[in-house]
Amino acid sequence: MQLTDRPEWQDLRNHFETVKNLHLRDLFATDPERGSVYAISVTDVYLDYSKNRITADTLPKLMTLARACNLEPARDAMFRGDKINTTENRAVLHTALRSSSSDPLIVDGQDIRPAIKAELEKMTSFATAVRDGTWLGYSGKPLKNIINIGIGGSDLGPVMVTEALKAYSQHDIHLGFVSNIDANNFVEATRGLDPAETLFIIASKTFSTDETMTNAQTARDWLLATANDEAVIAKHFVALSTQTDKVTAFGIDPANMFSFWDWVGGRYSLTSAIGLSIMIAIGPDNFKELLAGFETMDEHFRTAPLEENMPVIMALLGVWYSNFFGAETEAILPYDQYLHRFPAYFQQGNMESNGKSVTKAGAAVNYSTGPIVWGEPGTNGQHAFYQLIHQGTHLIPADFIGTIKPINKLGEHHRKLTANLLAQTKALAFGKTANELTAEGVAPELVSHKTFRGNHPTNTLLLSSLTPRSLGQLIALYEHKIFVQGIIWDINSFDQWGVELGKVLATDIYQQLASSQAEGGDSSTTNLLRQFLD
Ligand code: G6Q
Repeated sequence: MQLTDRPEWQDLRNHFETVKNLHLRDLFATDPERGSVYAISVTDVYLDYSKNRITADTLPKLMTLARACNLEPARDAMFRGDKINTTENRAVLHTALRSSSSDPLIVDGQDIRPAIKAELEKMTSFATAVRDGTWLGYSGKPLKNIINIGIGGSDLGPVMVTEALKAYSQHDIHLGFVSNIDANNFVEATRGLDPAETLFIIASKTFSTDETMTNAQTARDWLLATANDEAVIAKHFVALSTQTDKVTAFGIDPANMFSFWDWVGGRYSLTSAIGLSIMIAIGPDNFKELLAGFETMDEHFRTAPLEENMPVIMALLGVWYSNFFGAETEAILPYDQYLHRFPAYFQQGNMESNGKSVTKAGAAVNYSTGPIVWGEPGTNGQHAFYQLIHQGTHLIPADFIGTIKPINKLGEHHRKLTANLLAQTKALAFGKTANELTAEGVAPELVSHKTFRGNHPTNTLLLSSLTPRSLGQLIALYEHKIFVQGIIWDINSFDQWGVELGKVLATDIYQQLASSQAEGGDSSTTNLLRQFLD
């Protein structure tokens, strides 16, 4: 049955008509306890969702819809290892990477737990050797520059987490990332580095992604230009991949390869071998803490009743705004500079997972699916784009993420940062009326310009402090939110066919450029090719 034909959907439509004009000012006025009633915590993460445009009836109705969409069996199927990524015939088991359970988990007739454990141990020995300086480069020097070459899911997670956990990282290790096929990226990431002290981590699930392979080849040439001996590759290159043959063909010793499996999606892979750069930066103990944090949220998601389930609540609120209020975007606004890449990470997480317009059965949907996700850290965003959220014409639900205890205690910074977070969510919810402005003596001609209509929904997420453990919980929270929404929208959140066409066309166009031809197949592409070739 099409989602919009479900009686539960129709019921929500009717309910929306009764809620759409209610103002958060009135909802708070009529329920003085609202701020503590609409709140939930899971270990280190506290969620206040009281500033959402919901009444006591809204979430129960959304929960009924979720049950009608078989959310609970779908969740069980994912954790059990069913091949829920149907278009690629794959299981979706990133949760197994951080599970401490030793109960067999069978994929294609094999228990996957021992291999996960073995890989983690292999990563641990290698990361320890790099960190303590016993892994030596060709000239006998320890490797203090670590460059991860990867893109998309093989880049964004390590970048985001190593930035988030910078305070936990070993400071004499320099970490760099090369993702873009643009030479500028490679040149700047390696500028001034001594090849004799540089380790390249080639991170690619398929080991065939053009950007990564091109950068890896350039890295090889860069190293050999100084080292002049193919044998040094073994000391300066490691691979993170599922493809042993391709890694070997590139010249990397399989002994220096860290494996993962086809049931780990790229954008869900940071707790697999793809996290090697993270482990080198923060150390194996902190990496295990990160995994433990993930597991806490995984277990909460797997076992908590829907009504008390944080990822489910956040997901359903997202559905409420996307599908009933017609919101097209969602902002993620971390009030912690260390989380500055968190919005970008979940931009991919959301948009690649739920940017789909056909159902699992291949039928066109007649409702909105994944929203446009974006964001920047507060308070920078306040001086940039918050104007539009406050007074523009779009409805933009936003998640504000703060930390209660700061990592760097410096003067009044943290109190001021927190004050800004709380002030913004308050201003967005309650606004400022024309009457209030007039009473304050604002000139009549300025009243409409200075009015804040408010009623902008926000979630406030507070971490007790930013630690590997709390970060793991936060990431898993958003991962499972995406999963829940995919189930409601009846789409496959785990494939990404939409990235393919551009890749194929780029190969053709590259041939044109390489052979100095300008046959673009359409007049715009042909003309643009001429601009380059002339
Ligand atoms: C993520 C996507 C995508 C992928 C990159 C890199 O879910 O599949 O972002 O991670 O295209 O792919 P490789 O790791 O195979 O190089």
